[in-house]
Amino acid sequence: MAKPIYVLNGPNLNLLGTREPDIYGRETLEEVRRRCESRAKALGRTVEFRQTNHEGVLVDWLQEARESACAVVLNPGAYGHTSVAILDAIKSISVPVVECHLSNPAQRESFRHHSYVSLAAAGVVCGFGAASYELAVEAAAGLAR
Ligand code: CA2
Repeated sequence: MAKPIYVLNGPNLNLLGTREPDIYGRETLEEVRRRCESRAKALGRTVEFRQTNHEGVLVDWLQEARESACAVVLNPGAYGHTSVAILDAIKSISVPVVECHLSNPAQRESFRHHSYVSLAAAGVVCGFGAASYELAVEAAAGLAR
């Protein structure tokens, strides 16, 4: 059985579709999950889609991905801007990680301009709303090990 692409979501992304639609769009995280699943299916892959509000849980899932995933799509949420622990976890696994954001952080507040995750990610997809996830799944499938 081929390993899935892990699609991991960080804090507050469970609120998607309920607030700030001008920045994050109107789709819920469940709808984003379905986009990822159907794009992966078209590419002959499967997706393991998860969300947590806890930094350490993201670290645990990244470590798990080392054995259990063929690639990772990671929207770290605000932890991308703050978390050396998540950076270290990405560096510790050989599985490729594609960083993904709904918005384009470069067009927003200056504290969003730096991403620790970008220092270790294979690449970054941002600014396309929910479509960022589909593009990231496609990139991850292309890099899958
Ligand atoms: O654009 C993205 O995907 C972000 O990762 C989203 C994070 C933000 O801190 C990053 O700078 C960029 C925030 C996720 C919060 O999601 C919400 C969704 C709906 C309502 C409220 C928050």
